Amino acid sequence: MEVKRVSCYMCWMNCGLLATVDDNGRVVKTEGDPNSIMSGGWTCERQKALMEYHYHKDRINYPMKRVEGTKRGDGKYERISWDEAMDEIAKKLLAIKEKYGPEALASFGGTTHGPGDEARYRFFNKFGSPNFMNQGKNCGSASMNSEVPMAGYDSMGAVPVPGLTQCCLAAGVNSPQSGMMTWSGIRSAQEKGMKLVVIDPRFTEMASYADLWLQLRPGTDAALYWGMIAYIIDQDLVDHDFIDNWTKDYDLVVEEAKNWPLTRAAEITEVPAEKIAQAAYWYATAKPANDLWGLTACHMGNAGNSVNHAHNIIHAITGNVDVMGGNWLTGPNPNLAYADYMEWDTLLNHPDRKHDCATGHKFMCNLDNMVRINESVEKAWGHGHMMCQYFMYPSPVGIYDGILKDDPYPIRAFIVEASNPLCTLTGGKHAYEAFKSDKLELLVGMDYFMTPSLCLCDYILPAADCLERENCTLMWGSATLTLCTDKAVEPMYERKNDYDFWAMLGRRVGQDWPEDYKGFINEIIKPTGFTFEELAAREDNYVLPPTSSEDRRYLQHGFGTPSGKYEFRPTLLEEAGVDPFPKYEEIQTTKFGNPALAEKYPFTMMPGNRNRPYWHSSFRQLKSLRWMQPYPICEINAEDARRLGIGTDDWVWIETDLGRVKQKAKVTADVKPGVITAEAYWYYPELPIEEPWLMGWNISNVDTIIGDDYELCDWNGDQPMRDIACNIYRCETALNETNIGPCSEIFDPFTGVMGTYDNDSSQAVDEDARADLDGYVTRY
Ligand SMILES: Nc1nc2c(c(=O)[nH]1)N[C@H]1C(S)=C(S)[C@@H](COP(=O)(O)OP(=O)(O)OC[C@H]3O[C@@H](n4cnc5c(=O)[nH]c(N)nc54)[C@H](O)[C@@H]3O)O[C@H]1N2
Ligand SMILES: Nc1nc2c(c(=O)[nH]1)N[C@H]1C(S)=C(S)[C@@H](COP(=O)(O)OP(=O)(O)OC[C@H]3O[C@@H](n4cnc5c(=O)[nH]c(N)nc54)[C@H](O)[C@@H]3O)O[C@H]1N2
Ligand code: SF4
Ligand SMILES: [Mo]
Repeated sequence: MEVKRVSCYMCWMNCGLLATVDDNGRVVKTEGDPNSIMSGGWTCERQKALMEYHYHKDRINYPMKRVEGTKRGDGKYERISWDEAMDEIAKKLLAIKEKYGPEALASFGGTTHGPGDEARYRFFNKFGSPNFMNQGKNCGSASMNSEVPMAGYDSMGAVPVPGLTQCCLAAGVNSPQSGMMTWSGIRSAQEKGMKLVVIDPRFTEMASYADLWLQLRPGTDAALYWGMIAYIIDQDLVDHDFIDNWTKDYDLVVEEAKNWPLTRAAEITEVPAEKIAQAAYWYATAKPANDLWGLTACHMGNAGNSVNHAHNIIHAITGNVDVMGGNWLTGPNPNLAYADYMEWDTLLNHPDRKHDCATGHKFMCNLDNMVRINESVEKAWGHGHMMCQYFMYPSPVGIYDGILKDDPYPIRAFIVEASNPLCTLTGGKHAYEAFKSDKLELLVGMDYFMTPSLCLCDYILPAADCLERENCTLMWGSATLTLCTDKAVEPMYERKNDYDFWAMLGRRVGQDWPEDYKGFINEIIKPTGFTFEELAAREDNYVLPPTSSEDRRYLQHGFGTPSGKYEFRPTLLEEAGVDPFPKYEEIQTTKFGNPALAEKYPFTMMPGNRNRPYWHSSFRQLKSLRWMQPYPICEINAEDARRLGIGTDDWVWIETDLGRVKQKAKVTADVKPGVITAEAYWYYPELPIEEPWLMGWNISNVDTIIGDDYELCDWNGDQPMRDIACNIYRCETALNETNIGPCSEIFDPFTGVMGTYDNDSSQAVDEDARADLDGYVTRY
């Protein structure tokens, strides 16, 4: 027996684990590492299912190829060797590049899922295609692309500091479910006197700990923030010193604030004026105050621009910018040679590249803006930061149009690596059409498990999990600490590190790649002075940058904007051709922004709120997690429920113009009448992989009934993902529920100890579900 120190990657938090490996080289137990800088021994319920994950009978273990003569979605695959798969894929890619140019290749990755992301960037930059993105686009690009032009860097990573932060505004975020480390910091800060203000249309777990909860109408955050800004100015609670010396165009803020008396803000948001005033008073006077990043502001489509802008303004007028405990600007991590080694310059100067990314002409996310904004940021922070990438990711809608309509140019090959676009992006049906299209000549997928997106792939490749691969915590280059851990065991079967996929493919199309992932990481972490192996072997297996406790760095180098000041009306946005001072607007996907929707779709849906134990579309095949929440849940107010004859645990239809999906109702007082929550991304791994099922990709997943039209997106091309007009009504045909048994008797989810693996669990076809689906799935 040997105990190895590894990092958990069941989600991006990279908690430290100790993995016990037996004499046969098999992992028999994982548990929290008490010495971990990330988690101090704590782990969540997902980690407790890691062993089940590692040994699950449904893992993809070998490369597979769609059987000759079958169509995508027929579900017929045959085994093939890695070399054959890579040779064939590379050959097709080179032919596509030759015929259509490098931009004809596109790829999506997921939510900082590991080694694949960095390798994808480098592969694409060297290949000459800007058509790659990862789901970080949904998480953060909208707030970054608003804050960076204003402040010269972003404060997304700034969280309350216990003992320092006196007030925290938490809008559209629910840390107890979504960010446990942040939450534990918030709880300690509260114990040391910090006031917590939660701004959420739903009574969340976080709201239950708040000093003040503002239950606003969904989509009205900008009105609420402008109400607070106006109150702060009116009461003269602003930081004059900061405003006078370090900001530009404050008069525009004062002017706009005149339009936001508390009465107007209260009327729009449905939050009583005195509560808005109280929140504003605490935020402006209990300093330093932190305005915590919440995902919601990035998911509001057209309305998102003004929401993010208003968030930033409130930081600046109160002098909470770049203050430790406030909205500290993280700054680049000097320990990473990230931007250089990803070879952005190679992409910019690539001789074969003729175009910007597929939506570069429609949205501000394009290479020109990336370069311009990057130059400005570098003036203050120096070379080497990584945020520039967020300014160039294409919007998924443009990739699908490239495939289907050659608009703006043909896209002919697509690689799904560590993502599940059929389920995790709104416009799921658009993705389906694109992936099914014969115009798409090559579709490759790499994952741990089959997913609906992989069900359509021509080639399927097996990924090694976090016990089987080395880890370096990079967070797309934005990690403030650099932590390395070794793998516990060699990959089982023919699973491979995602790095190897990109490197093997890269070498076949003429690129140079380090021999293995460790060699790759060595290049990126060179500034630390350590190699991967040295760092992973140290007792402290991480390095923190010397700058990690410095704040108010603008005093040394100004802000990374053209004027060197904090710009309320950023020149960089004006030059990008977007409104540099966006005014409050109603979100067009609700009946308030588009009254034509009111009659047919009287409800506002808030889809996709994070819930433990899941991580987006992942983990429904793990019985030890699935028993905690076997079906997707939709919360509805008791008044509405009574009127519609809906009870808790009833199946309901949720409907929009794009179709309907079914979920299970939970009757509650946590949301107001007229508002419902719904789960995004849900699919049923127990259903067959072939059409019409495709693992039930469109039975319950609301991302298949939310649109991705260009007009609904914000200035970055971010699609609306919450606050959507819909209808809800009882559904008489339930899914058969007998298939999901109780937690496996053998696997103990609370200790993480593995017994003999239960071999005949989930894959049995649910005949009732099959009958139920017939006629529904084929409807599309
Ligand atoms: N309506 C609505 N839609 C949303 C959201 C919402 O709030 N509302 N949230 C959006 C946001 S912010 C995000 S980040 C996305 C998440 O979207 P995704 O990142 O696409 O979702 P996941 O389920 O986390 O991961 C997708 C697949 O990656 C696989 N995977 C994980 N790690 C690895 C790895 O290392 N290698 C390989 N090869 N595969 C791996 C998993 O098994 C899984 O099948 O969803 C977005 N969609
Ligand atoms: N367990 C778990 N944790 C996760 C993830 C996961 O899948 N599972 N995903 C990770 C990822 S990639 C991300 S990006 C983060 C996101 O994590 P968070 O930022 O916490 O985001 P959510 O939980 O999606 O949504 C937070 C809240 O927004 C509220 N909301 C909806 N509409 C509005 C509105 O119009 N205004 C306001 N103010 N609030 C609104 C919802 O009620 C919800 O409570 O979570 C991360 N953590
Ligand atoms: S799944 Fe849980 S234990 Fe693993 S990294 Fe995420 S929070 Fe930590
Ligand atoms: Mo995300």
